[in-house]
Amino acid sequence: MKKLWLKIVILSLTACGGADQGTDSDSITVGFSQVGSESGWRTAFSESVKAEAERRGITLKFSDAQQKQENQIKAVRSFIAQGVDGIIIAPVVETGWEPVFREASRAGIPVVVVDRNVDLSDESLYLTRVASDFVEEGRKAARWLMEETGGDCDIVELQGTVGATAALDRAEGFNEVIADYPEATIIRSQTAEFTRSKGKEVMESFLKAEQGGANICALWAHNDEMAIGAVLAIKEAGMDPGDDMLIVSVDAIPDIFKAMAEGDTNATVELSPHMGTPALEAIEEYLAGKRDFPRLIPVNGDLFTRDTAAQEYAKRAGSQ
Ligand code: GZL
Repeated sequence: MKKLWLKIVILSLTACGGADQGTDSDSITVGFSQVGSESGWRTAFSESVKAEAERRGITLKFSDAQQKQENQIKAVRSFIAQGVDGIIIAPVVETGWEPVFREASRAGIPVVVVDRNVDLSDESLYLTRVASDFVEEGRKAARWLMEETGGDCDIVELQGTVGATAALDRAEGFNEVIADYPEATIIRSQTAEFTRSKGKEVMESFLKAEQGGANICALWAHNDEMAIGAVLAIKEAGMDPGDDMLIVSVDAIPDIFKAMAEGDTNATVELSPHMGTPALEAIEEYLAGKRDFPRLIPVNGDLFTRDTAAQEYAKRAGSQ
């Protein structure tokens, strides 16, 4: 009798939510610390992660750090305090992460790095990293430019955010290729922080410093946003971007295909914004007991040129 009474009490507690409060114990919560919204590619990447989380029934806590590392660290600490099941971080720069990654590890929360890299003394502090090969992106851009110019070209470079893996590695790959061409020289290089407005501003300074730009053979921009900003400056200087000066960049956002179709730029290397799927998959697999993950889950992209720009723009225009 006593046991029956106990069963009735337990059943009634459960029925009125006393035990699990009606929460769906299958759904998980993931914190996503995003760099910011500095580029069309970054926005597409954020939307892709949000859509994938919704498709999987995952509750996503999203934080836009406005390109400030201190905001990302605050967000990760908040996720830890809230006891999320997993954390995804797209780190704005490579250094300064060790303490907060250790805090997540001590809390037993798996962390997946997406896109740019982190410089840690102990790589086991994150589960895996989903990213493209930025060095190869730089090589692809340089190989195309050397092919187009026969290796004889004075180049100006708009670099991405100082200390960001995408900037460091794209520069490394590009420089590695042009090193084989004695007549290919980067005559000016400066960060424009991956933004359209800074791209225009820095390109204006390059043009002023290079007597209007007549001697500039090509612009190498670490992302499409800076290239598009530079196009405005080149036009205002009375030159014809894409013809008087070749322009190659990275990301393959819809707006760059529009610019190429209009003859303003020449080539872009694609960077997939769809890194949410492998990142969320890894967290779900970890929570289901998997422990053996690759250090890198690669995403790759091709180089696109003007000849397919119109149809590529038509395919992608709605997605930005
Ligand atoms: C590269 C990514 C870069 C993009 C830019 O993976 O970190 O950051 O190329 C963005 O558009 O700002």
